[in-house]
Amino acid sequence: MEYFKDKVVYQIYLKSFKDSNQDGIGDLRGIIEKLDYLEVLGVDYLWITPFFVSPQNDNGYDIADYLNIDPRFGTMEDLDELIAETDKRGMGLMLDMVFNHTSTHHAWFQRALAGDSEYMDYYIFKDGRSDRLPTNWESKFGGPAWKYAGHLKKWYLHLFHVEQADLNWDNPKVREELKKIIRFWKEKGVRGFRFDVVNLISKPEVFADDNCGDGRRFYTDGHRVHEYLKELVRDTGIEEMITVGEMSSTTVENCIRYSNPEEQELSMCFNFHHLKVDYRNGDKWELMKPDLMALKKLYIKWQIEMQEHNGWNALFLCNHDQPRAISRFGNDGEYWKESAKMLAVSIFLQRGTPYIYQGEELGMTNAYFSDIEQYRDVESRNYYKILLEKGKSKAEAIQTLAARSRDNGRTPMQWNEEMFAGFSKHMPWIPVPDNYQKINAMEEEKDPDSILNFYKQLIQFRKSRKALREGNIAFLYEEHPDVLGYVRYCDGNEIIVLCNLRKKCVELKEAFEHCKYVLGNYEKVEIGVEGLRLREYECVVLEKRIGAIH
Ligand code: TEU
Ligand code: CA
Repeated sequence: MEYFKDKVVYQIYLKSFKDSNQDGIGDLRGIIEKLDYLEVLGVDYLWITPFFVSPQNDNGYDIADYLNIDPRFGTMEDLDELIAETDKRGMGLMLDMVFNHTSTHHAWFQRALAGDSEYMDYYIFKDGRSDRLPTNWESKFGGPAWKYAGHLKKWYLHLFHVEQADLNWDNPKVREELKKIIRFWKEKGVRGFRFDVVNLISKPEVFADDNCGDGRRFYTDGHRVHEYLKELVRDTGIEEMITVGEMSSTTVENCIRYSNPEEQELSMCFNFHHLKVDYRNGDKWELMKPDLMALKKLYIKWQIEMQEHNGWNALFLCNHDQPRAISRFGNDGEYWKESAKMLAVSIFLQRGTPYIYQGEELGMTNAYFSDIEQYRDVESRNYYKILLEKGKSKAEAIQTLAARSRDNGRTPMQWNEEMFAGFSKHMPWIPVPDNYQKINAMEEEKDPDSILNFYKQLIQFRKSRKALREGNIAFLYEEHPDVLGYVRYCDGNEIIVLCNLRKKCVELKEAFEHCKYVLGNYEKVEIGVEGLRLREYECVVLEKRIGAIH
């Protein structure tokens, strides 16, 4: 079995996890302080968002020096200690490699700007007049994807922030530089890597206007991306490490290639299609209630097709770019506990490697900020302006951000009921949501029925059954409008998962005879008498054993 199939990954958004030196910013020593918490939770790998030297225009995803740690997050000694301490606990660190672009403050870009042609070829510069954009492509953060460097009479490409310049992967020197970075951190003792928007690295030979989109069809899963990934993995010897690629607007066909072990590219992929089911016409900034049928269909498609072709999914509902799943697909008021647990089960027991995003295990909710001044994210601030320009009122724009901003997932981790939720004694870099006195780790540690304790159970359960780690998946009730159902099976053992996605009761006719109740978010239910009734957001996990042992 591959080394990553039975693992659980925990994502740490460093800036908001734990502040050890009371400056309001999370740091590496803060993680060290909380390793016991993570060990008790039962996770195997910690993916830490970038802590490298950075001007922080995009919270560290704009890297100016890949081989050094930004002093605001700690020192190399702190990292060494963190690695040693995680090792001791049988956990591993995964670092975040942002290789599609660098900060414009990076020495390479600075040399390019100074007119050094060797370094200009590290990036994507195009000649042209200042009044004529090379193409009509749009930045993912809004506005054009090109910025003019007047003194060079050239434009440079930035698919994200203007200070995140896209690297030219077609230049072999760039690829060699990036391999050096991987080798450096691998030698330090990290155990895996997450590759930021890695399916955008291969740009087209000819740059043309996009008449029916923002340009993404020209550079997404580009023509040399598989070749470049294979080369990177082979030349750095990371085939045996856990690796995950963040795949923006990708396809199943490509994700099969990225993650099928025979291809020797990556262990698994993040895709985001299931997190767009509440975008009206695919537009993140147009609000819509989640289409739960579409969500189910996407789960089915990605699970079945990846399984058929031996691909592997990274399973997740939250990360630092997403609003909180509980506020989005669940009910963060009346059914807070029930819906948080149901959402956890719905994703966690599918075929793939589950990821927990900090605070998700506590049922942390959206931020519910009411003023633009509370937002920090560059994308949110840009889009606030764009929404106003489009004619929305301030109230509407705030309402949109409250549902869609990436800052919803970036508020400080809620550790306890003390000031600033125990994240820091100093005013945090981003405000703490009002609900921290109810929703926090300390409270939930005490409550046997808490979301936190449920996650611990769920992790242990997933690890204890071969059917969940390696088994196949088949879906039940595919056309049912309210229920997500699936079965995981292996060697005569079946795990049946039934999740009521809605705030209403649902009757299922099947009696599920010969099944044992193993897990759920309400008190235990009797199985096998007659039909099964699922209450609001109820989930039940059943087990059927036909002989063999797991
Ligand atoms: O995100 C890539 C990405 O495309 C998004 O999730 C993005 O936030 C969204 O499309 C905007 O609507 C990665 C990182 O996870 C993110 O934090 C960085 O800002 C981005 O790359 C650039 O490095
Ligand atoms: Ca700090």
